[in-house]
Amino acid sequence: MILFHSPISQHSRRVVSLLEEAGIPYESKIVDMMNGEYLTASFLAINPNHQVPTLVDGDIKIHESNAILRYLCHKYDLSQWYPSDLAARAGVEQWLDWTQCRFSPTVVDIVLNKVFLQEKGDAKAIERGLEQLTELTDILEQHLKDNDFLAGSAPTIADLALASNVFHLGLAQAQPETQNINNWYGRISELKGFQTSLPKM
Ligand SMILES: N[C@@H](CCC(=O)N[C@@H](CS)C(=O)NCC(=O)O)C(=O)O
Repeated sequence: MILFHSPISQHSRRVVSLLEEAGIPYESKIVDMMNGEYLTASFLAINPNHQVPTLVDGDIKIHESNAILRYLCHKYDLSQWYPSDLAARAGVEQWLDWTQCRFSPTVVDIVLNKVFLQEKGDAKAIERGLEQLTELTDILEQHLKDNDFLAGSAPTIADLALASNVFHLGLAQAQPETQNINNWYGRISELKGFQTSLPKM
């Protein structure tokens, strides 16, 4: 199994976190995002969306980080990371989608423009992102008041997905600083797999 990924990609880090936490053997292929390797013909043949992460498992090629997480959980029967109980599963799906549809675009607005594009970045997008982040931080902070993790008493793939985004906000000095989110992030930061997924700074 080969994972094409990059440590500077928030979408990649969640997959590395799970592979490492679950002790799944894989070949790591780092795609050089800063030098445009994701736009080369050889990478486009693997993923025409020119995006990491992409997983190749024999004849199966999968893009979309959350789809890769689900695939790994099914393949390796990782019910602790992706519970089969209907209510618990619904919670995981909800927070995975929330992260992808609400949180992640906000993180991209802020981090892409402020950190990666710098003077070429869109100042309006940063402003929009920071405004949106205030609302999302409140929602998350309230939810984590009574929950150690997003969907139950143990971490799931939803926590890995969100934590990789929260780390990303740190690159722009925009990480939420509220108590419940801080405590939750501290719990995720103790996971060896999450630590391994982080870029060497
Ligand atoms: N929805 C995709 C998003 C993947 C994505 O945006 N990856 C970024 C790095 S974090 C990328 O490869 N960007 C290059 C591009 O879009 O051309 C996922 O969840 O995997």
